[in-house]
Amino acid sequence: MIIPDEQVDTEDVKSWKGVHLLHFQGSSCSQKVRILLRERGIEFISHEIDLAADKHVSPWFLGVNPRGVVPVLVHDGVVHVESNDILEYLDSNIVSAAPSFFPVDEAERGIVKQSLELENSLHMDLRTLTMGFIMPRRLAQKSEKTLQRWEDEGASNPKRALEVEWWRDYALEGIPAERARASFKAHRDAFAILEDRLVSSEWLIGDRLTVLDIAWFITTTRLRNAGYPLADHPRLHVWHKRLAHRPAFRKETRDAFPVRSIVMLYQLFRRVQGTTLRDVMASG
Ligand SMILES: N[C@@H](CCC(=O)N[C@@H](CS)C(=O)NCC(=O)O)C(=O)O
Repeated sequence: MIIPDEQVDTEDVKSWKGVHLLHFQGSSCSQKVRILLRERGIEFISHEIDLAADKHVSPWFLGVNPRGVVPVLVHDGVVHVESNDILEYLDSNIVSAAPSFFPVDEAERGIVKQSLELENSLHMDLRTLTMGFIMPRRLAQKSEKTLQRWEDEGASNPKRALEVEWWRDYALEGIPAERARASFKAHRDAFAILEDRLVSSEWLIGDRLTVLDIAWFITTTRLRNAGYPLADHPRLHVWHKRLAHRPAFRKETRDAFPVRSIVMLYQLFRRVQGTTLRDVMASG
């Protein structure tokens, strides 16, 4: 999806030449895009938007993407948002020595579209499990001042209100067990579909790595990190372990220090408390 020029208030990006990615290391949607860029060997100029420091709520960033989320691709001054749209755009518009990561066959392209829509529809569930079981709320929650800024700055955008509402609920009540269970079940249903897809191939579609493997690798990695028992889907588990050996996949999903240590300590604390994702599922 392109942000129309007249909605881009941050004028400097309009003169950027080449491929620029505005992203954050720990953002699942950014990870997807970076893996495709690396796998296709596409050179890009990286602009880190530190979500933990609320840089996405700055007037500068909201002037680029009024929704206030990453990733954002700026290609020759044109602003693209929505990670799955960015994947498709990069695949068909940027020349690279690597083959396309989308299938050629029309029927297979239809399956890819449907599956990416499912993946995108689970994004808030993914956030629920991330913020519920990976990140300590005290560190992740946003202040009312930040949320107010997010609400008020930049060109009007219908999705921005939903983002702010999500974070406001989280600041008020964290992740209630009922919501965690619903998000777990939504993912379990999606993983059952993926498990079926792996009956006849080692890839999610066709006989080679595609954008579908990239997108769902990010989801499965995040869920596993939240404590989801991936081994409940044996083929998906093996597929995940195989992909995790690829350098681009490993590099782009690794938490940097000190986040890794904080997450490990927090998960230990949750185990001692008996409030891990498995505990919450078992008590429902
Ligand atoms: N559907 C969008 C979702 C983008 C999105 O929610 N990005 C997250 C990171 S994965 C973000 O920027 N969140 C900022 C925040 O929630 O504070 C996409 O696929 O690009």
